[in-house]
Amino acid sequence: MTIHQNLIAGEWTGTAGTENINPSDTNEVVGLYASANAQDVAGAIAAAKAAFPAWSRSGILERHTILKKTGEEILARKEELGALLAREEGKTLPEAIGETIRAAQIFEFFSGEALRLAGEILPSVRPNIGVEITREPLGVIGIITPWNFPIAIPAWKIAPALCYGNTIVFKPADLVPGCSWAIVDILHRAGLPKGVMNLVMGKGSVVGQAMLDSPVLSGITFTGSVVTGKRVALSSVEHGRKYQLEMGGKNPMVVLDDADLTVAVEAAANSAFFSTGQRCTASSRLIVTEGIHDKFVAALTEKLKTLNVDNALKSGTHIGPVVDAKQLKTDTDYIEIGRQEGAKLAFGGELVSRDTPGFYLQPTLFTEATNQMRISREEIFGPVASVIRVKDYDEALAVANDTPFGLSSGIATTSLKHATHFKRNAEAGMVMVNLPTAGVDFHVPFGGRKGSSFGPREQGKYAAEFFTTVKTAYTLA
Ligand code: UN1
Repeated sequence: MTIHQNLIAGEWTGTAGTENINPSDTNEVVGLYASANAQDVAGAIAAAKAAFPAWSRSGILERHTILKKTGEEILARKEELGALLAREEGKTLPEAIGETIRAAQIFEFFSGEALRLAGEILPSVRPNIGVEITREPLGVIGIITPWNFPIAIPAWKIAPALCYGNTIVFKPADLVPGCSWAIVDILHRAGLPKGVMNLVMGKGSVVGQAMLDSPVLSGITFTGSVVTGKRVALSSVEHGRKYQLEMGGKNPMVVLDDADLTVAVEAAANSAFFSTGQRCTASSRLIVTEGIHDKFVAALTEKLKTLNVDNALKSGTHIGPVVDAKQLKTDTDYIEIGRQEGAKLAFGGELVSRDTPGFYLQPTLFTEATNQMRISREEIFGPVASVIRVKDYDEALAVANDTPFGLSSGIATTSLKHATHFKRNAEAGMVMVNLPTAGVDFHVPFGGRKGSSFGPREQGKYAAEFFTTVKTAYTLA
């Protein structure tokens, strides 16, 4: 098997291989990928630093063209890259192809943003002086991405970083290096100058740590766990650099008595169980008012019976496997915790075996949960959700907001009054009305509040906040 190497200073390099395993069929090695060491990371950082002066002054047409070509190639290869994604991460093939299309759209969007860079010209408060406000690139950006969106999250960090003239040292999650390698290969062939984009695959404890320890990085953008996010923050304060964190969620989905039951059940099933619940925007707290509670639980349970848990590549699969043995253990530990805390297991909870050996877990629904239980407070990151019964809208809103997290918050209701009040009062970065809490657009801001996120929003034109620094220039006329 060929080894997919790291890209440092425009050269493919590295020998030691990490096996990329298919969670739907653990006998299958998806590919071999090089593992970087601290010296490789130092080389990548030095290359990105050396490439920065020229790239930061590169023409916007050059950036536009490279980003556009990259988006076009990803789109043209959506079936192949989608299949690679499904094999390395375990989301279903339609979800994986959808995510690949989203990555292409993100490159397309930022290829356009490169042509729309603008500033402001203002008069000074003093006579005969002009003021110009411009955005300049930040410098060398460290990009650290998680395993659950192997192509979309790298795209939504890489595309804006390049669009605004930064150079990159990129560490993808070691569980899913395949799609990241493919994006970097495409960008490299699309004509990015040497050193602008450096890929260092490998372990967080080695590669990630070497990035955090570097005084050269001007910014780090990170999506992943709360624990690692805190380490990114601490090291960034130490080195005086900008940082952007997207971490966990414990997203509520409120269902009110007046909800359209079909809409509520579809939104809840999608939010909690699609992509195997492995989305930071997934909903794991279904907060349901008492008038609709029993009907909702019955209808959702019926729906869960129709969802096939199976190999991600098989047609008809609704829920793929859990990503690996470690995450599966976390999920099953939480199912046990839920039982011990006194929640009622209404559906699922069991491992299942299929034709191919993989990490298959039934979608799992608890009822009679309280918001104080650990299963309601801690992010599980698996196909496990709990129903919390509440009296009315006011209690639902209070419970929805009673969490250390604040990424996405959903409500199913036909009441304009409650929908409007919820949009204003949900303590979250994103609010969804009659829609799943997960599944976001690529051209508008993404991010949360409280323990979920830190720093400026990602995506859309708001991405400029993180990836640029503002300059105010005064000139005597
Ligand atoms: C989505 O719900 O469409 O890691 C995107 C995550 C998020 C992305 C969610 N950063 O799950």
